[in-house]
Amino acid sequence: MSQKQHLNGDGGGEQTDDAFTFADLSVVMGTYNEEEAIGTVLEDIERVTDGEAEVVCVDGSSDRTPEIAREHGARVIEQEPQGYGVAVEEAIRTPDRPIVVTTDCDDTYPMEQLPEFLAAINEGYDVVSGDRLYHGAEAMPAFNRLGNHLFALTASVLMGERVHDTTTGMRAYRREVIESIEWTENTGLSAELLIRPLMRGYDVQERPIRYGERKGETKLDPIEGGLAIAKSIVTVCLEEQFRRL
Ligand SMILES: Nc1nc2c(ncn2[C@@H]2O[C@H](COP(=O)(O)OP(=O)(O)OP(=O)(O)O)[C@@H](O)[C@H]2O)c(=O)[nH]1
Ligand SMILES: [Mg+2]
Repeated sequence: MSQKQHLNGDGGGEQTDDAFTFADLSVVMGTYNEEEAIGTVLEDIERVTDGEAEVVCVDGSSDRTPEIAREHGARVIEQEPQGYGVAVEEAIRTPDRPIVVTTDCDDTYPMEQLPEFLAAINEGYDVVSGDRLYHGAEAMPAFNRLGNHLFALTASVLMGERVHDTTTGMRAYRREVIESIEWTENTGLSAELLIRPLMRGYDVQERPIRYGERKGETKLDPIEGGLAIAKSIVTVCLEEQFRRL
């Protein structure tokens, strides 16, 4: 179990002086040719957090994405493109701040919900996971939506605990959770980042989020990526079940 700091001991309501603020938060993302979206995403983060959150981009782009990111004050780490999980693992391991939020750099995730995510961490949750399917995720292609429902059902059965969106890109983590687990997946990293903490007893909350239309081209092949994610879900759930024995 985690050593949780229940900074807001009554489990909600007023935040104390000890509560985490946006100055304790890093928003991190993999960026791969996202010049159409990155300006909007970084402006949203700046506006919503009053410029206090740190932004880390692990970038494999050949377009203007890294320049735009730097112009907006983000820390940019260059990395050969090797897939979603390789970029995001580097991104989540980079910050020193105590709270890490992941997002995609495609303007699909609601940065205006960052205050809610921080508040849930201050209530004592270790991981707060954005559930896109709760509101219907109409902006998501139908094939992906069906796949995401099936991933969530499969993971729920294999874990013995109901989850609703295993592949969301928007989550907040206490840094301790990231550091205490060995991450193994690439395309399936998002599912792994939900499943392993849940199965190790960390307090995880799924929160409904709005999901927008993607700006720019997808970087995920739905069939190849979907199969890789399904394999990750089965492997990670079984590994965690065996770990409990
Ligand atoms: N640095 C880096 N970033 C990547 C790589 N692959 C994907 N990304 C980024 O990771 C995020 C997720 O990729 P997406 O293409 O949005 O994948 P997705 O959300 O499953 O697919 P969509 O529903 O089309 O958005 C985006 O911000 C990408 O730019 C990579 O190989 N290297
Ligand atoms: Mg995306």
